[in-house]
Amino acid sequence: MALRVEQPVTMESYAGLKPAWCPGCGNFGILRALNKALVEMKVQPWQLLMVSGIGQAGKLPHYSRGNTFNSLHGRAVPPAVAAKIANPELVVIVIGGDGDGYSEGGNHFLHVLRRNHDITHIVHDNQVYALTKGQASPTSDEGYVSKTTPGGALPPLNALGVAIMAGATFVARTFAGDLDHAARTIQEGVRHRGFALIDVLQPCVTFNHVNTFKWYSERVYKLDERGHNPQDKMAALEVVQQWGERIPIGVIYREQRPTYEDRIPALKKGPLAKQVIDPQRIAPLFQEFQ
Ligand SMILES: Cc1ncc(C[n+]2csc(CCOP(=O)(O)OP(=O)(O)O)c2C)c(N)n1
Ligand SMILES: [Mg+2]
Repeated sequence: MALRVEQPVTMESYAGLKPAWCPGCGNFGILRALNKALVEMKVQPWQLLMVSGIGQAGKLPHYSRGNTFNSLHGRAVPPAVAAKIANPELVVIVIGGDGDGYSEGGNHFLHVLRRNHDITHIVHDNQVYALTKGQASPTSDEGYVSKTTPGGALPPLNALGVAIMAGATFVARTFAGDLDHAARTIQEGVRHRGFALIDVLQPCVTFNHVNTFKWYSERVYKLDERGHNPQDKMAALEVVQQWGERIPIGVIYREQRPTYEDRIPALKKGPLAKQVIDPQRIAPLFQEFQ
């Protein structure tokens, strides 16, 4: 029997490669907040699976520790849900950008919301395609000028509004410039049983000179201080329409529903990954393909 000697989980447990992000990038705050949340929840790196797509955000798993799967651009969700079905004991976190999640991966995003897989999706929302050098993304502010939008970007996608209407059971926004808030929000998302979307306002210091640390800091306010009830769907839909002078952060919407994994009869006996495979039963299946 394998003997696993558990070490206490510390920030050092999650120290990965040296990040190649620009100095001052908002991604550093998200990386730190995620690690802080995992340490506070005492999640060991071997209990974690981070699945990312492509982009600056998608590099995060390289700079942390745990099981990782670096998928294609916009395609992090399918391997993440597959892994969660195979082993529901894993803490599964999808990590990607606004382009990755809301644009290239838009179809997966739309449909994963209502299925309520017990995974967390962290979107590094810098309102720009950073890795490919600053094109407008689905969340760029209207009028945002970039090489692809010389006349200014069109009105943005209200991704959090879409998430609530498409059946997400946990929708939150936080800010990369507020470590404690971001770590707390990530913890709440991971602890939530079901699909948790966490949109993180992430300044891009190189390409987005509009939505800067200062710009966000002057606008964000915490919902919990204002008595918002996240179980009130209509109130949540009001909240997601606030943008501009005042930008709400915190848990916007939350409901309890059975998860996708709860509905799979084969998982009642425990994780597939730990069930004993009877070769006699699968032999006829293999023979079909010979
Ligand atoms: C299928 C596919 N389409 C396009 C690209 C090019 N591409 C790579 S990253 C990216 C956008 C990244 O933006 P975002 O997801 O917001 O991440 P960020 O770099 O801003 O963190 C694009 C268009 C790609 N690699 N694969
Ligand atoms: Mg981006």
